[in-house]
Amino acid sequence: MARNRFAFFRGEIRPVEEAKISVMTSAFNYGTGVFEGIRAFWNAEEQELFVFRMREHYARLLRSASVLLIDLPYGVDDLCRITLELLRREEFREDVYIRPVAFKASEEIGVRLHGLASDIAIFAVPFKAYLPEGGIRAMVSSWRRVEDNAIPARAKITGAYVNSALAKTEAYLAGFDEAIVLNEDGQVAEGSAENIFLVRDGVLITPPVTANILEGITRDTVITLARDLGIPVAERPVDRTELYLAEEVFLTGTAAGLAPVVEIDRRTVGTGKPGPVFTRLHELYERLVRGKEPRYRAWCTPVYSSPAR
Ligand code: PY5
Repeated sequence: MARNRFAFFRGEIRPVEEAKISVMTSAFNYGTGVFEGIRAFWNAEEQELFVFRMREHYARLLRSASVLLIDLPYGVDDLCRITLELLRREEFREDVYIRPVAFKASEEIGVRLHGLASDIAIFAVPFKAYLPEGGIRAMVSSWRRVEDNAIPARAKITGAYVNSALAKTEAYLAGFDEAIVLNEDGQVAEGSAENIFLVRDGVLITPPVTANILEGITRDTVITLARDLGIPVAERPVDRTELYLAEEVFLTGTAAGLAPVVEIDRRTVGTGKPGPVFTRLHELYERLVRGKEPRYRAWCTPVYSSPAR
């Protein structure tokens, strides 16, 4: 398998072997980092790689960083420029996943956020499917989602992914593909690494941003597409049993894309096959991320023909 050769680390693009942190690093000890997942999609006809909603991802990274008092000497424009440069150095001609991580880099004992040096690393790897294709079998997790007053889910904090990992592995060990996690109020929050959508009576429903979810960029994309297609959308609290009664359920995320859920807690969702609302949105999404839909082309940044080159 092709792999990556470079990483942006300590202010420079270097061979990935040189991009190493010490065991004493604060973020390694306490989970005090924030990260992003960004995808770039290969368009074979145009021989071009398109980064999807890169500015929005870096804007979210900087918002996450501000929650943890991680100060970076880079703005959104700088991070976009560095990412394009990194992808060009890699000469990728396939779908890739870009992972920026901003973190507390000081090498001293002490659990805190203030008065510690920060740094950012960025790498990108070839990437295909994150979840099994054709339909997900999910379970409602016995783990609850992290609360805003404990570890804010809205900030994409590395340490908070212990919560996701516990839920994901519980589901895997029980024979399912993915976990659906409730918040402390007992209402549906999201998947282990995806937002969640339901269709009931033709209305597309997703939990609100105050339900201890990550404010997903794919979630925002799907809401935008649904509105453009004339599909009614409701952002509102979702009960567990609505998962069992929905006509359709699907998950959304950068890594997962749009993934239909066909079974939850061993109950068949809808017809047990990807539903019509999902299928419409999914087909459009798969085209637009590769720059094939002029209306949404502004979301796609070309890597090789970019004017910033
Ligand atoms: N909720 C959680 C907990 C997530 O980790 C993610 C993304 C999402 C929702 C979806 O957000 P977005 O649409 O902005 O990607 N998860 C990461 C991803 O890259 C990490 C996966 C390993 O998809």
